[in-house]
Amino acid sequence: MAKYLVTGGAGFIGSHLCDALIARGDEVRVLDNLSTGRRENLASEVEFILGDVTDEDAVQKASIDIDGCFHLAAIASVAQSTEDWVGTHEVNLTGAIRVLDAARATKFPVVYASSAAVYGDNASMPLCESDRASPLTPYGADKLGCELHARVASVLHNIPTTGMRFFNVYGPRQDPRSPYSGVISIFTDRLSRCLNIPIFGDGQQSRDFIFVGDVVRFLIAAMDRADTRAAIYNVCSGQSTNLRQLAQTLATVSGVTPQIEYLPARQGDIRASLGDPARAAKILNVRAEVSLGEGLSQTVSHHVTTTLDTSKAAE
Ligand code: NAD
Ligand code: UD2
Repeated sequence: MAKYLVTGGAGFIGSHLCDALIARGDEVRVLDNLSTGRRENLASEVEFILGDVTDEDAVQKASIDIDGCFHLAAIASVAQSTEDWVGTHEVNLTGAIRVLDAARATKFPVVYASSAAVYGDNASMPLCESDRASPLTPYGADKLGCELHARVASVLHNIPTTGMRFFNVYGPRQDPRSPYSGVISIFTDRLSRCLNIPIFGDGQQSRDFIFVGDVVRFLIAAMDRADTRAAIYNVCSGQSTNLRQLAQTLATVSGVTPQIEYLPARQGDIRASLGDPARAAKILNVRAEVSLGEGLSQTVSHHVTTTLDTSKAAE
């Protein structure tokens, strides 16, 4: 049994990680400012600290007596990073350095969220960790900055670090409310309300979707093996799905045939993004196990259940 700090633990991915850690008997502390996370996402066993990763005192306090930190807190919206360049940088990069700095005293390992956004316009298929990073957004540049500073933490201060380049993560609790929310959360929500689903462009653009439960297994495997080599891993399924196929699979699992509305392509939209999961498979012995159909089915069921609960509560 170990004690972990999960920054951003009240969010989509973080809360699933907390559930898994508690299920295996670990103690969990969360540092989160609840900017997008929700207290209700957390089990009662979690020790919750309301605070900001940019706040030195809060991070130091949250780091007392821990065996490791999963650093997931970030402003995860790419759109927000282009609007508020400096503000998001403070959270997404300075916040990460705060966490690494807090690890200097006791050398606890830090496993942190990076992103496929570091590859930017690199069109290699599939993308390997050794391929050139070429971010196109402040968000992607800051995630690459996290990787560089984590390397410095490992080399200079002997802090074990591991960077996890998440591809397109989906699953229960992903918030569909922003127009820039993950496409699966938006489609699931709109389908459940019998609304049409908007596809930007011709629907032939493709992504590497990975279920949140699989992402959690990658994170835990990385923590169990973190060392000062400052490794970086793709967190992906290695399966390419285009938007038309996604809509079709969602229709099959939900039993609702969607009305698709084709809208103009998003400016700068990446045409194809596919990761190579080989490094994580080889070194961490972890790979995505949940098929898109199974993951979508769990996502749809959860959405239906929570929507029903919310409407009952409102009655
Ligand atoms: P999320 O928004 O649900 O979770 C982020 C959490 O961080 C939230 O609980 C939020 O309240 C918290 N947070 C934000 N700013 C904070 C601050 N200054 N101090 C403390 N807490 C703060 O998003 P998510 O999808 O769960 O993302 C988790 C991590 O994974 C992020 O680092 C994100 O950049 C990364 N990521 C996600 C995806 C994806 O597909 N969801 C893809 C690539 C990378
Ligand atoms: C993802 C990440 C982003 C960053 C980026 C790196 C999410 C939510 N975002 O952006 O953080 O890491 O990858 O490349 O994971 N789409 C529609 N209709 C909609 C919404 C989206 O057609 O209503 C399309 C969109 O134009 C894109 C695809 O669906 O082609 C995926 O969009 P997304 O916003 O879920 O994710 P992405 O890959 O743009």
